[in-house]
Amino acid sequence: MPFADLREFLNFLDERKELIHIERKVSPVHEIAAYIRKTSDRQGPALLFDNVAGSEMRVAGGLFATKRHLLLALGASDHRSAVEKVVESIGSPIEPALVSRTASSEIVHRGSDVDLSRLPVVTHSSRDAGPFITMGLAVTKDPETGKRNIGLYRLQVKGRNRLGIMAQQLQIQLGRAEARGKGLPVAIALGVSPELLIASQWKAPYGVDELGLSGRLLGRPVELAKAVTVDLEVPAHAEIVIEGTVLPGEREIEGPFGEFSGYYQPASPKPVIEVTAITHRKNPIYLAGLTGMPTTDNHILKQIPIEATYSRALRERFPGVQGVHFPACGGAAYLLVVSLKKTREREPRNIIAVALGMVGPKYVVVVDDDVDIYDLEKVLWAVCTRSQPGQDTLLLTEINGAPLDPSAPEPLCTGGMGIDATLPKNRPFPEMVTIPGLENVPDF
Ligand SMILES: Cc1cc2nc3c(=O)[nH]c(=O)nc-3n(C[C@H](O)[C@H](O)[C@H](O)COP(=O)(O)O)c2cc1C
Ligand SMILES: [Mn+2]
Repeated sequence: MPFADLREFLNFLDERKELIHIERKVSPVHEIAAYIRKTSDRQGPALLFDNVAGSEMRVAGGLFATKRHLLLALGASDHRSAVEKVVESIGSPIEPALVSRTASSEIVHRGSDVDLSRLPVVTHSSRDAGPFITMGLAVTKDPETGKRNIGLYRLQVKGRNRLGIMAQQLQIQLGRAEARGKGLPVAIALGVSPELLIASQWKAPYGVDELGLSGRLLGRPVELAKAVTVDLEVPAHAEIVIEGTVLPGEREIEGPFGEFSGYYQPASPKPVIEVTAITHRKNPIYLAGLTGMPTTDNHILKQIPIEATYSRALRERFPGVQGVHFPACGGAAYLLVVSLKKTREREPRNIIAVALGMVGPKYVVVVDDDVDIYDLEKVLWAVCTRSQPGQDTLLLTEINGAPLDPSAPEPLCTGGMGIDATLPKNRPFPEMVTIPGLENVPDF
């Protein structure tokens, strides 16, 4: 179901009793995060904080405290069909369109009028260096090709007009800008519709604009409006937009921050954004999102788009791949489960090699398609009963892996392990236990 903006999605959740209003006054320092933690732990409702200490703005949070909300956002009945919807949508993008009317710049603050402290940016975990924006959709363009990119990257508030940014991919764009002695213009859209947030998590090839996927999920082009101080276009329906430039040649300590692995990532030097404008709607809603010990907004939002990414890539080479699962317990990053209708012996080992080669998971488990990949108990049953550690495992050392793995010997370095937990095709295997007439037992 398409949502024109964040408010429409919040109202939709409200009508379904999937959102509750928190009327009492709450602090953006730890308290809002604690509420989101609590609703995430019980897969509860999204939260709308009506009264936030120190800010005029309301705060929405826990939008993706449960997978239910993500499925509602995608109009999908279950996990598998949600992934398939994203897979199909990736194949038929609808490019964005430029409009002149914009809700996101009803109010404009620029120059000395810029003050990030007016935003109720949330401080999450106990050792975090300060408040971090976690659900800001960063829009940038490659300085050489002009191709747009969107992504969610954490932003540490460092002053009235200063943000630290931690972004893997931005390194390419920023490097190209710096090579020309320039900064990288950036616009951060806060409080956008779920279709944009979901599309931002697709691992699109470099140079492909994820807004095309957003458009397909919406069923119409995403409307973009000109930013006011940088040469970029921003989603016109955003609640708030922060504009600025990633400064060339500047690195400043950023972090620590409690990350999606469930551990703190220590402080280190990272790029800095100088903010040139903050625009917003009248009475904007600030969107907070939790990152930390699984399961949080971060994991739920990432999971289905990353599964769509791997599903497409693996199926291209191995048509027997039925589906893939990146469980939240693996950070929706480090552990991949693949469902396979096996055509020949050893095929799982090739799949494992390709999946590890894609730079992401460090554990890959391949199971037959009679095993429910979303039920980890059944996946581990298959591992325990259909694989032998000596014959059915594959081990690689020192390859590149997903970021922020606390056990990594050095950043982005990992080992890779695969388990072929499929039944052998070339020799008999004991028959599985079943009870006849199970389907005839009436409900009780
Ligand atoms: C809530 C949330 C926070 C995220 N924070 C970061 C971050 O701080 N840095 C980062 O590189 N990726 C972060 N990600 C993951 C990226 O947004 C994701 O990998 C995205 O696909 C990157 O797009 P890109 O490949 O176009 O850069 C976050 C994801 C979510 C859901
Ligand atoms: Mn991208």
